[in-house]
Amino acid sequence: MGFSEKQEALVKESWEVMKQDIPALSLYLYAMILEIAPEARGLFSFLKDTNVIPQNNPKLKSHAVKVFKMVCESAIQLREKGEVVVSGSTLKYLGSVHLEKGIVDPQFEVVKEALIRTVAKAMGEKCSEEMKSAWSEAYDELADAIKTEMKKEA
Ligand code: HEM
Ligand code: ISQ
Repeated sequence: MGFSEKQEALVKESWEVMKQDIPALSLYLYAMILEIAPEARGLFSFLKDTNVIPQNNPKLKSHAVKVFKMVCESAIQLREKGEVVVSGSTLKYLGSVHLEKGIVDPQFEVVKEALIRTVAKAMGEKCSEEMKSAWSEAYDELADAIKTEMKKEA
């Protein structure tokens, strides 16, 4: 199938816009996760003991930013190399974190849907089906790398 230059450009273009509104979009990403899967609240250390989404939690924000950036990075790699390569130590770490939290495959779909809704929110009218599918493909490849590592570590 391959990842085209156009798809890479769509992801990069939207990320440039999203960068300007990180705090709000980070909160929105969690809000969408909890809207789709309220039970996911218990998984996150900074959400489990509260009924709201903390507005000023540095960890909450930094985790969301890492997710955005890693998907963006995956889009670049997919176009350049045809595959997503996460550095060994990062991949091992992410595999172990998610394995320990007991994350299962359907939850990866929840996060994907929440991510796509966040891109749509950020881009408004500039969002297209093509843009969403570019993010979706880049996310899937990254998620596969993490899932494979989780299975290896299990
Ligand atoms: C932690 C990335 C999928 C739940 C993290 C961290 C990163 C990350 C970077 C922070 C690690 C750290 O710095 O300590 C990703 C990426 C994903 C993904 C790139 C998909 C491509 C998921 C999914 C779930 C999930 C599907 C399930 C809802 C969590 C939880 C933590 C975590 C619960 C620990 C948060 C805490 O500190 O309490 N993830 N993640 N992640 N992730 Fe993910
Ligand atoms: C997945 N893992 C860690 C943090 C996250 C924040 C928002 C959305 C998905 C996430």
